[in-house]
Amino acid sequence: MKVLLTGFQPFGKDTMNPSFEAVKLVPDEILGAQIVKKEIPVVFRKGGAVVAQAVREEKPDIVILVGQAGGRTAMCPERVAINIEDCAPSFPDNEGNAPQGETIAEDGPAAYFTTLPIKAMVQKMQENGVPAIVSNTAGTYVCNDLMYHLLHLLHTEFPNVRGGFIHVPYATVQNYPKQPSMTIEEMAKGLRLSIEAAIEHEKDLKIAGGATH
Ligand code: PCA
Repeated sequence: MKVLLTGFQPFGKDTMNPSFEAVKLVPDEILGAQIVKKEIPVVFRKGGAVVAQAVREEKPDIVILVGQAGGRTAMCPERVAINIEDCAPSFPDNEGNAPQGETIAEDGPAAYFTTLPIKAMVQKMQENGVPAIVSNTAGTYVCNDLMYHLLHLLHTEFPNVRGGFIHVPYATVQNYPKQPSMTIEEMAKGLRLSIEAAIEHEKDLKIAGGATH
């Protein structure tokens, strides 16, 4: 079995992105599966093209994309990606793009649900002391864009490949004193546990993982 695991380059004012730093610390083999790692540019559409090329070249069984979500308090496996790119002109991507309500795929549905067992992943992380919660929005910036591109690709061309996205909080080393954070090592542990859960559970657990608001 092969798992493609990606993290992002730094963006905005940040000089590091904990997502790829954590990805780099994940073992290269987990439960007998080979883990292939890739760094993704924080650029609308281009990130999706890089992932698509990696999927075509590597032929993974599972794809897990990872990105930073500053302000989150826990590891956040994402439930859904939506067919929209929308960001403030004051916060463009790394090539200056700031789409304001563009459709990602004209021929795609409004949204795709993850095909990863996100509840099993959250449960396994929690049981092993890593803060984790199901997230019901990946935003409308480059992370959502990447997740949507991946799920559109898998749905249309690779129906047997499972994939999805995990947002991580700021890293403690980034030193945002008023923001919640985790260490990169803790994030890497959470990613390893998530990969184990994805290998162990082809179908997700029937347990609650929703939110009232
Ligand atoms: N986080 C951004 C894009 C890159 C990243 O790590 C996001 O949540 O959209």
